[in-house]
Amino acid sequence: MEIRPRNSTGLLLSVHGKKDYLVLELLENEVVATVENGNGPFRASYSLGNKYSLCDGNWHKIHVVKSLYVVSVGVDGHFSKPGLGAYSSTDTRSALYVGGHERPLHKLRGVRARRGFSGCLRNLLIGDSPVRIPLTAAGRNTHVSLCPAD
Ligand SMILES: [Ca+2]
Repeated sequence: MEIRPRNSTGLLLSVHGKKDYLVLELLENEVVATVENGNGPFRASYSLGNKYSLCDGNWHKIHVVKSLYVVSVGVDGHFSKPGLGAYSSTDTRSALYVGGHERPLHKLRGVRARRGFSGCLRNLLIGDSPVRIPLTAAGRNTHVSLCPAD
């Protein structure tokens, strides 16, 4: 996905199952993916440190690669060290949430951000398939196909 954040912390994406989950979030200028395959969470993170901020008004490309028991995140083509876990599959049946969640974030397993994503998000792909954000996502401070000052 591509993001243009207005806050350096926020939940980008999450999907949960009965026990398993995958969470992608911004935490103080760090991009973190946390995965639970059923035998304890593991994570990968890419820290921007003081080098530059994701909130610089530019679009940034965020990648998450989750394959079996390995997860890695990328920011503008630079990838984190892989996070290694056990078990192979992340079994989730609930909806994929983008930019926030209908439940309070502190009740969501694996989520450390205490706020949803602020800013603009485009070109969300899963595998090679574009994910169309439905018009019903509008509301709750979400504007579909509209990014102010774009
Ligand atoms: Ca599992």
